[in-house]
Amino acid sequence: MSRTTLLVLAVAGVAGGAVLATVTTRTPRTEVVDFGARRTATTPAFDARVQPASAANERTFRIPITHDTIEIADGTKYEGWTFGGTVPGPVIRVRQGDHVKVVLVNQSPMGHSIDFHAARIPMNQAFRTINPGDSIMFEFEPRDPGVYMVHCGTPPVLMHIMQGMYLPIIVDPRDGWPGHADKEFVVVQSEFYAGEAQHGMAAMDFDAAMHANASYVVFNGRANQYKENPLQVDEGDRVRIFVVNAGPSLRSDFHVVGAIFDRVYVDGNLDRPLQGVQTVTVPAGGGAVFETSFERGLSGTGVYAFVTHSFADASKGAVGLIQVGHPQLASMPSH
Ligand SMILES: [Cu+2]
Repeated sequence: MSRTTLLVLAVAGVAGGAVLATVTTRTPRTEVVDFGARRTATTPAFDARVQPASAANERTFRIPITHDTIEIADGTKYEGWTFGGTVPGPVIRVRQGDHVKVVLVNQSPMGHSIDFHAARIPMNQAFRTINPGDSIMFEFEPRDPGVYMVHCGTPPVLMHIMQGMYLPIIVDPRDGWPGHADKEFVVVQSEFYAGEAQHGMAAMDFDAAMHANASYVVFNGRANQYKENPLQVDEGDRVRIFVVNAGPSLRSDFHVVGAIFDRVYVDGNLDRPLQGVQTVTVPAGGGAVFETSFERGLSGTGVYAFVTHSFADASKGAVGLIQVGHPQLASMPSH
């Protein structure tokens, strides 16, 4: 179901929750999304699929800040500081030149903020810290296509990011991406610094974070989740992966085992795509758009891994699988 269809259904009262409302039927290009009502599925794995942006050109996003229990590895619970109740937070997708309004609502017990890398805007106003119970609204026009990090910028920033306060925003080029894609996914790399468990919850280890000594390095918030739940594509698909590295401190050397990227748009730069590359580093706080194909008769049905090729980090959980078609189970790699 397209998001446009959802909008119509929401107004008709058929599909509650996901999208609040359009303004009127005469201004169908306005979209209001409440991430308090639309939470990204995180079981059995964080839903990495992304849908095309709607036809709207005026978009409002309500983003609640909450402290929630999250699972950062199998059986390892952690107190996440979140945008929208999940780590990472929800995927925001807009188009270059849209009018974007952000409403940030602090429902947590401490001060937080939000910093949009896709916005050219005075940080002292839009990105300032708000107290528990307060909210802030600001507007911007995303002018630069790409996929960008959004994070809490309240000091100590290291602590707020290590606790999970980040999400990706995709800014589509005004006329769309140059190449066709059959499937699109978002992958956010980040690391956790978890100490001893107390009362079933792993504790925050800020000293380990200060030394960048991660306990887990993960894709979309949980170690190894896409080994058991691979990203699903069909043979012949051209696939686009929006990669953000939230850090807070480690780099991502993004690579797909068994594939070569035919195009990589570093920070969405359309003028100089990389072509025919194996691994591209995404720095902490950066993003890049990766495209590859699983062509029939060439690199078709089977299983491919996506990793950070910095393998000390991959061994801490930053490994996932892409399943192309329906390979024989015997051909699945062991974990
Ligand atoms: Cu924060």
